[in-house]
Amino acid sequence: EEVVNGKCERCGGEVVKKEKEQWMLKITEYADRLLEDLENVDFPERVKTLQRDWVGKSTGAEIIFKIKNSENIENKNGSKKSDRSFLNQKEKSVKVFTTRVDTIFGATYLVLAPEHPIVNELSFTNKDEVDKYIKQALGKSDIERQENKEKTGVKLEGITATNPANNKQVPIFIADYVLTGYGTGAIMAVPAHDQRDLEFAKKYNQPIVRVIMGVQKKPCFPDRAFEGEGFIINSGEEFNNLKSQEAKEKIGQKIGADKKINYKLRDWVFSRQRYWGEPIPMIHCEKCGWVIEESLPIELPNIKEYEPTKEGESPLAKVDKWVNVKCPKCKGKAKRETDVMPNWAGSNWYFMRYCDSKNDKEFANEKNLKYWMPVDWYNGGMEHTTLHLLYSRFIFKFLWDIGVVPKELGNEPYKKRTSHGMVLAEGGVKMSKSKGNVINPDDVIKEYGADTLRIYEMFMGPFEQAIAWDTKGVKGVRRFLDKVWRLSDEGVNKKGSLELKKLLHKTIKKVTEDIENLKFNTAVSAFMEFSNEWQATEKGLAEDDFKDLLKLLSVFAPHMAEELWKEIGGKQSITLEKWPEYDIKLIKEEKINLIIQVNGKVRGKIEAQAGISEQEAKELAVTDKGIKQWLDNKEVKKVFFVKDKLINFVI
Ligand code: ANZ
Ligand code: ZN
Repeated sequence: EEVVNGKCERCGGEVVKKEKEQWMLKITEYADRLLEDLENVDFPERVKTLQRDWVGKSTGAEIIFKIKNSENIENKNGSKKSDRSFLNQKEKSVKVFTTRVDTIFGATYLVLAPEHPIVNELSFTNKDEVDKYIKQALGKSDIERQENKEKTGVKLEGITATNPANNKQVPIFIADYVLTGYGTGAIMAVPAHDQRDLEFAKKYNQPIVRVIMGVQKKPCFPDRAFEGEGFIINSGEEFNNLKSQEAKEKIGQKIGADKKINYKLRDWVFSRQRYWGEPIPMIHCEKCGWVIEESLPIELPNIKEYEPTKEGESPLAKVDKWVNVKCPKCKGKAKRETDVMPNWAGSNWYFMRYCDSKNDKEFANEKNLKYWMPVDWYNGGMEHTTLHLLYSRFIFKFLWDIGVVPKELGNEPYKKRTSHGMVLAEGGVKMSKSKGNVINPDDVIKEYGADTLRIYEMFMGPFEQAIAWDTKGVKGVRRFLDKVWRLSDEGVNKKGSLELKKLLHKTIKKVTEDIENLKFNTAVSAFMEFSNEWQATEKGLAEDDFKDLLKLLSVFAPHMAEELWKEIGGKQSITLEKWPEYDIKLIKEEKINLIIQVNGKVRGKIEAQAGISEQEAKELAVTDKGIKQWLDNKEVKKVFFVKDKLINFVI
């Protein structure tokens, strides 16, 4: 279910955020391996990039900014404040995470996430205003907060922080573009070199100090922050002119920054409060705490009501008989966990179970696993190239670590990953029920046949690309099949054309190679070209050649090919026939001798491919050593070309 305007999409109920104890899988422990092992697999580069981005490894540093108040901040009446809480603040500090220590001389303010715990400990003077801001910020989701909307924030009046690089006092803000779950939940803002900070600084009139000069020395203010690396400026003699990389080291050392690696990857919340899902095999005992249930599988009880409990627990919590069990350890009173696994938990390992699905003694027999795994080639949609792919790689590594997956297999589940493009609706938009533009395959099959649908989908475009549905294209494919059907009647005889035989062998080569490379669309084009030539020759196609054509076509148009195969006397199903092989002699290009004339006089001969075009012949001739002397510095007025025979330059 989705949340729409703070309400449940399905029932309209109010949606509230609640803290909950849930089971998590510690995928973050595997972050580095999930990155490093990408080197060993054959995935498309964009898929690897998605995996890397999701893990989001970021190398930077943590820096402490001391907070200064305020013992002697003047209050509005002009009298010195001497409140004790202010005195206690002397030692307070904020830690920020940055990937750009080299920009610290340009850090003109700090920003805390609205949830930052230190906010409660600071004594700024505009508490009401700050509380109000925090309250509305907490109502937003992380996604809303990262959207490219106008930045909002509030300044903490009466306190400042010390920039450890230059000892300047900088203001502290709370703003919701800083997230609590990442880094330290606090940043040093460098408006000259971070676009978000720049937008914020302009709105709240904060100074913008440029400290990095790009190599191209292009000015980019005032609209955009220069986010690249380069040479240091405005950072004191000691650091000016250093390159960013070097400055990170040197400035870091000077101010005592702690090197730190952060990951965007979060641990995987593995609990769901519903019925459908694999039970989490944990039991909570009053005495022993959490104990693992070892008598597996745990089966879901039959229930009548699938609604969660009032407290938001899984409906399983209502089934006393199922919940109340004996502790496996001390046999005392205990309760089963009622959360279940997410509905896609199993998609991370089911394929390993397929290796030995009847085995009720173990996960899978080692011999079978060794035989089948790792998966040679996994093709699927792009929508599964982030999370599902990452999670299943993680689970496989975990199973490898605990010895369930044989060590020899390595710890990547898929050797090769490809993905097909999405089929869009006519006009290039996403198909969706609500737009009413969904193409139903059953309808297409009824009107044009299953073979047409199948070939059309292969023919639509390059395998990886998203392509819009086009009914004209469907009709074109149907016409192609009709043509083959017709020619199978009129165009097949004992002897057949040699030319056509040659083209058939080229087609066998092309289609075979295209299939291996997932270039189904160009394979279909080759069939279409062949059918056009076939239609054009009167000599027709020899019977044996026709059989080869059918075998080739059988993986594209299985129904029609099978039917025609029977008609021509095929005994067993065409799917059991051997794949045709091309004869290298038949596909060799023929060579011809092209005569070259200049003003009608023969000046030479060159060897060329049969069938070469006028343009190609011209290029060959003018670059030929013997001919060059006749054409150099002369203006060619006209060219006569007789295909496969001669070319005559008139100068
Ligand atoms: C100063 C700075 C100067 C930054 C500069 C960037 C450019 P990645 O690469 O994604 O790790 N940041 C740190 N914690 C944050 C949080 N909780 N919420 C929002 N932003 C946060 O990005 C790291 C950079 O993102 C950090 O480096 C910090 O801004 C910001 F010219 O620090 B930077
Ligand atoms: Zn116990």
